[in-house]
Amino acid sequence: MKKICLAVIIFCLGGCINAFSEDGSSLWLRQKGGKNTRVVIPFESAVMKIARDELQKAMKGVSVILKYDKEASAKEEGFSIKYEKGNYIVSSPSEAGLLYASYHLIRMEAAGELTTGINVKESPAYGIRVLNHWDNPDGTIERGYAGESLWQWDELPGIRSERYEQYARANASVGINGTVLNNVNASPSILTSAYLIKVKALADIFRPYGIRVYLSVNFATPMITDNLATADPLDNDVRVWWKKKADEIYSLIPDFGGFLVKANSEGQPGPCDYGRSHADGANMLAEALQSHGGIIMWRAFVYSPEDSDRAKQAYNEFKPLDGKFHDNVIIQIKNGPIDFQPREPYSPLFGAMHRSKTMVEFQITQEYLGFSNHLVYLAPMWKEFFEFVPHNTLNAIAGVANTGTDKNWCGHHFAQSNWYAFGRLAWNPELTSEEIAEEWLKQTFSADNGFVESVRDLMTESREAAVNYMMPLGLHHIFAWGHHYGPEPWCDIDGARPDWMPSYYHNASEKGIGFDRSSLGSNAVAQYPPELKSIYDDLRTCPDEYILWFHNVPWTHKMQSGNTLWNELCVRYNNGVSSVRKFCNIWGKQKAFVDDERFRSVSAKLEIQLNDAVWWRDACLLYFGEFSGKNVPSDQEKPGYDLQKMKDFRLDITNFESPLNGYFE
Ligand code: GCW
Repeated sequence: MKKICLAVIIFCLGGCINAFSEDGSSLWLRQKGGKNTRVVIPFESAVMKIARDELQKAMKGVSVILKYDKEASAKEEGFSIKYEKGNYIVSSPSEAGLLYASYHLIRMEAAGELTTGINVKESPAYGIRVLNHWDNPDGTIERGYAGESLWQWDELPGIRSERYEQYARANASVGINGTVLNNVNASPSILTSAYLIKVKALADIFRPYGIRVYLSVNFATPMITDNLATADPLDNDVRVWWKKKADEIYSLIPDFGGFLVKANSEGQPGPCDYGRSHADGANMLAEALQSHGGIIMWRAFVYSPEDSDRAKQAYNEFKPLDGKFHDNVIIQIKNGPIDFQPREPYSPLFGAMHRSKTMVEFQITQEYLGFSNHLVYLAPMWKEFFEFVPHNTLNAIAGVANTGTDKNWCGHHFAQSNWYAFGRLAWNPELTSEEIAEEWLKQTFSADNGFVESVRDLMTESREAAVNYMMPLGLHHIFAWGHHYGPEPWCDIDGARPDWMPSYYHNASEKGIGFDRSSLGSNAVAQYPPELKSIYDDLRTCPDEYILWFHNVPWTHKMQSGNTLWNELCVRYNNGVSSVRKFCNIWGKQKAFVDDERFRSVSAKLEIQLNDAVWWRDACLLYFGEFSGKNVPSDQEKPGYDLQKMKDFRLDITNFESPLNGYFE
């Protein structure tokens, strides 16, 4: 009888726990069961108060002593943790370091890794670890898929949403120490005095969490807001204007980080409008900020419609300027040479700018990876980049944020893992994708071994799955016009920029498919170091994953797998679909470990992802099949949709909860 009662109680408890709903708003910071924890802080301050509160909220029955110690780490934000005589001793030369160490302890406890044998020494790989928000003053977010901007500009500085502090806390917990508040397609109004007092309000909230504020600036701001006749970086009035603006900013925000600039790119103004170089423009701004300790992050994302190969242009334009930038300028380069595609080779500009500071820009928001509908864990993609670009050759790191006003911050519960992984990799690029996935899962959902292992594997496979069902074998940019969600390899808009059309990239014909960037084609391969150049240049040695990036390949070409190109394409697309089917299956078995609300939400999104994977596969195989003249091999699943119907379909991106269901039936 007793046994039965116990079983009933356990069952009920289990039931209640699972039925209990979580909306995801607590992110990975869900630990609330802190008890009997003693925390000694070296002095009272806003930062130390946060550290103490966090430890007391999350840790159970331990004693932690935070020590301010100049010798504890060579880097300001570094720290050490050890265990001595019943106390965890945490030391750092900075308050920020002590805060990071506190979050480290909390993370270790949540992951079940905290032992008295602890001996941790940590310091960040980069001093600047920033999020880039593509947020506009009107509350919209360019390429944002999780609601509106977090910044309520019309309410600031008077009303301060609770979310600002929660945002800062989440960032600090993973070591992010900077935020660029506004879109690189920057509204000049951000630099007006009316906005700067709002920016100051945010900076004041973020400061105790170790987060500095930066702004994106429009290069023509002096003309637009103050009627100057020019924005020429060599014009004296222009230089004086920027200096005064810098003084104004620093009088409000003494630790202001600096400017991020998109110039002469996709219609933005810049120094080239006046016959000046990117270096002239960047240096002028750098001089304005220099005495205040500010920096310029100058983007290398440039391409003009005239050039024959977009992939070559950033290199061609920036390489000759190497060594000409001031010390407080960092060239911010996207990881790949085109634009955040599901897979790109690394941008050859890395490693080509030996005498300049460089930083990588990753995209956390899933502009080209299924928005916040698809579960795509991005750490493997970023790790792949670091295989080619040693992390210690970079000076800083940026990630385009995926946050918004959605309750769960990122739209998809699993998109939170990308925010988390960006922070963790920015701190330590040597962590593995698996390690990061595991610690995130344990904190966000459950520490159950079976759950963690299955879902970790699902996560680490998800990026390759997306590459397979969207753009395998080096295909790129075959998205629909007007949005970057679904497939439209056939898209051809009269009068549009040719380099915004899919056919520019896939070049499909009866002969074959792919972009010839070999030495017989655009010769983009020549921008890579000689060892890589020779591998990529030769069709026989070019890795399958980049083959259609670097070559226009005959349909009958024998791939490394032994399949012909056409057959291999069919296999890859089908593998992508099978992987997502598997993900649905794996997730379906995790009900016992996840609260109902999040379980259902993820299940529903996986269903959308599966529909979309089929949509991608069918659209691409049916369309490219018209060129190859071949059928899908008999051992592969055949497309079920009708090509013409898919061509006629227009996705309403304002309402695409389940874009595909039933549309082509
Ligand atoms: O990929 C393109 C995006 C634009 C973006 C641009 C950039 C902010 O589609 O939305 O603009 O890149 O990175 O500047």
